[in-house]
Amino acid sequence: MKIPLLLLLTGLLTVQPSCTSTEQPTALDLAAVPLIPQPTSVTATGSSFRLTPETMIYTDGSSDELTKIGQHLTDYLRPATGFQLPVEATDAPPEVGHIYLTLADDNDLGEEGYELTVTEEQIQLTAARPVGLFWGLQTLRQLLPAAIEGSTPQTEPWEIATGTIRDVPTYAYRGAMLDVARHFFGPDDVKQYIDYLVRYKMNALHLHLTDDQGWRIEIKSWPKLTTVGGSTAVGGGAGGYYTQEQYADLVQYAQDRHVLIVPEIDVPGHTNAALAAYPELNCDGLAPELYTGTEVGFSTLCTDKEVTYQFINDVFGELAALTPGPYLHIGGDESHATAPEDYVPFVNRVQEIVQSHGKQVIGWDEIATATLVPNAVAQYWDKAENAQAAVEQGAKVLISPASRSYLDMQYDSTTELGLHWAGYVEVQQSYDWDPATLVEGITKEDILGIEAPLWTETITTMDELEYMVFPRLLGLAEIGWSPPSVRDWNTYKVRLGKQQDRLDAMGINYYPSPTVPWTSGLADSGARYQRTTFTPPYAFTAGIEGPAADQKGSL
Ligand code: TNX
Repeated sequence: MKIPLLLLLTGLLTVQPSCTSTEQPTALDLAAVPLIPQPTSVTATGSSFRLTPETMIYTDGSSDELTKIGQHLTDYLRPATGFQLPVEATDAPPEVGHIYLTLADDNDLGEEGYELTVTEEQIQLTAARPVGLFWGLQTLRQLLPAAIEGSTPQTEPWEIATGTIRDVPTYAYRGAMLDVARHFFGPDDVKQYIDYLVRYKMNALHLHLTDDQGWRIEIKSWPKLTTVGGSTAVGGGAGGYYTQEQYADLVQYAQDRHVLIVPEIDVPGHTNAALAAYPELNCDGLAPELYTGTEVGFSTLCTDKEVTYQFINDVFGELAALTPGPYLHIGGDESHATAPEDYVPFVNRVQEIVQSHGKQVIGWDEIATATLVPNAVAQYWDKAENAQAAVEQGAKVLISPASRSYLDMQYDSTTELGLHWAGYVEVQQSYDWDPATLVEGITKEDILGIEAPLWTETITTMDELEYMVFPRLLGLAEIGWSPPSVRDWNTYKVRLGKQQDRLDAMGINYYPSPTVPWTSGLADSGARYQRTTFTPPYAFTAGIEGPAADQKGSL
């Protein structure tokens, strides 16, 4: 691939730019484009490429995978440009003025890296795998003016700064979690969330599918889990659940966008919805009432009963069959109603069941108090000693510290949505840390990646979700992708401020943090929830702020 690149660079000196001959390319500085996540390396050459109605997207040879990538690019760019941007396979390097997508052996790019070379004549995107190209497309989107995010044709000079970006992720797992149990979010909302994640090169969505307040995934062998257990939510709303067909469709949607779905069935605690649906899962054989409050730690499956393991086997078996990804999340957190002497053998047995269905276990950090199976992953959210115990057992750790990465933590004392049991988490607090130095004894090699959970006790709509997620998600995505050497709060906050027009153009509702130098200022911000006018949809008083806060301790 070196030779075509050289030819292109030589071409830069001799060939006329693709824009009309009277128009000279604008001098643009690639290194000054406010990208998030910041790429590993950027080399600017100070000119620009212009997208025109004639621009074609060529793929190097005809493969379905490349065509799909090309199609994603067309889908991204067509609405705002109004250009056709057809995708076509070619065996020879394309003519001047086009976008060229190619796969090449480049070991330094790894699984997910890419190289994007922009000259005045063409754009070439190279990766070892389609997923790398897909991340390169996300960079390309951010290199265009913010108006590219519009859904109708805009009149803009669609110019892209010239130079080369070589970019490789720091962590393999860059995830978010959505709690669809406390409040249910339907398939279209989840797809929207996936679309948000991929913009920032996040590649995993963990769905917290079950909790005390709701069971959200159809299990055909235990139908009342959803018909009974899925019938309500925090605050007493209608609840909801995904049919297996809807879940499979979500998984496919995610897979088409190189996002891994990690489904969680939280056991043995956080199970009131299941216990209400099936009395036999309770030690006393009596079903509790459905629960719509926000306490945690009061429910447990009966770990002594054999039917419990039949239940676990059926549920994880059906879920494994629907989930192509390698992981099933078993929860395991806050099982305060399960005696420790019951918890450990229970987790050991559940791990075996998950393995018997051909999947790898992920669990919250408490599972490290059990004997972890090889290749189990512990998700650090609370206790450093649990995370350290996991690493001592040879497990990898997924890093989700509540005081840094929890998207349901309030920004400051005036935030009306969210909780604050782990403290207030302003934008800097969520950005300005390094997973590899956070917990003593846990180094980069021990870390699978990072995850940003959104618990939804107080979140009921996409507007509310966006307000808590944005802008913190961008910083957490950067922590997962960019090496610490290119990360720094003072330069990050400037890049983030310059993303404002883009967030506005996408119609995203974000928290206009006063700590960020927003380019359009706060008054003109697109954020629709100004803090002073927001009233929560229901009184949120019980639970986490009370006894549960003591159980959690402080991080
Ligand atoms: C802790 S983090 C929980 C959840 C709550 C969340 C609220 C974890 C594994 N458990 O049950 O929703 O706090 O922030």
